[in-house]
Amino acid sequence: MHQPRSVLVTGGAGFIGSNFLLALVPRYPKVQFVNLDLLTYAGNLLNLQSIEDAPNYTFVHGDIADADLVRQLFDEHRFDTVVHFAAESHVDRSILDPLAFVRTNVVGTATLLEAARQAWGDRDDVRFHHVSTDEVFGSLGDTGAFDEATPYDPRSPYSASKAGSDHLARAYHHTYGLPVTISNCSNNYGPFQFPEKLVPLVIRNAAAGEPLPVYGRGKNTRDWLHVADHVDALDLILREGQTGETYAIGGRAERRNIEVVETLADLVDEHLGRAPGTARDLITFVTDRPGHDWRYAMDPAKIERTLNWRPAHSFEAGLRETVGWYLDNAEWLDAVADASYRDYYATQYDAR
Ligand code: NAD
Ligand code: TDX
Repeated sequence: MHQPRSVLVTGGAGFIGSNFLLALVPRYPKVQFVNLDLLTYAGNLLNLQSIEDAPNYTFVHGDIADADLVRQLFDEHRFDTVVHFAAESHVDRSILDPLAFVRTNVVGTATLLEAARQAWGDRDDVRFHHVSTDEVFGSLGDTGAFDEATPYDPRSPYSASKAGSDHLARAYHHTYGLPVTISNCSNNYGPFQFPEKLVPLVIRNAAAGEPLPVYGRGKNTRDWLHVADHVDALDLILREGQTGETYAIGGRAERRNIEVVETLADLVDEHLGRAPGTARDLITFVTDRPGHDWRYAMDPAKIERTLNWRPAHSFEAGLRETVGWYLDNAEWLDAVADASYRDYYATQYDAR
């Protein structure tokens, strides 16, 4: 059993990192949390307003690939735990600018691991948790599921860079004995997700009467998990997970993209009191993503069995709640979907 006292959270201003801090800072008032985030387009301190004055929370604006800064933070805060979320996380952007992904995901992760090794020596009362994705395992056909023993087969610059970071984390455990745990999670949805990702993008466009872009024929399948369930899994792994182990996390909620888009369209109409079918008329089939992985599915049997983790949200209830959150927080969507977002979005559509 590990008892965190001083925790470095990287990427805590992004989607999953902010949900993690919003849950754990109040849950563990005696634990100090330091959030190191570069505030790229994907990070926003608006996400963290409800904890920004908490006595056990500190924000540091900086880069995980800045070795001097990371070393200085380890000296100052005497971290016994690292939870590493910071990453470039969007597959489409990795196709446009792969080197940014290598820099943050590979070099940034290596920088953190090295700082932890230097600071911790052979201590075993410390933890480095690396947050990763199911995409490192490649693409499934119509049957089967990934688990902890699935061989790596990344196929996009994003997933290749995440695979590189997973390998480095594992190598630091095997070579130096660094107390590392790794989790590979399926697609998350929920509050504070940047509207380049499918769920918030479709909600935003459906509400605004803009096209709902569906890649290819919409038959690709993803396995969905509410972000709060991912956060609870991470909290369990940090305290009760075994070092050197990997945990596959997923909600056993596979859906074809077109089903997700149609459900979101109907929920937006319902929430706004519009005639059924209004938003479905906005569905637009667009050119497919290059190298688009066909299907992901996670088998979370190990974390269910060993840590007794279960997701609390069904996909249907979670999606309904999520649509309500975005429509009730339109000012958040307006604030994050700024000029740089509109430039990116315009580029995406010119390309098709
Ligand atoms: P996100 O893009 O919403 O947030 C990433 C955060 O990292 C942002 O706050 C950004 O400012 C910060 N960041 C980026 N580069 C940085 C750098 N060099 N130094 C410091 N901070 C930097 O990402 P997310 O969706 O919250 O994903 C978090 C982690 O979870 C990632 O490692 C991702 O690979 C993984 N993951 C995501 C999902 C998903 O569905 N979103 C699923 C499985 C795993
Ligand atoms: O406009 C869209 N239209 C569309 O059909 C977008 C943005 C996506 N899609 C499709 C592509 C995927 O099959 O929807 C599916 C989901 O796409 P994304 O939201 O971009 O997520 P995905 O590529 O599956 O990756 C996500 O899950 C795993 C996260 O972005 C990763 O960070 C995480 O590791």
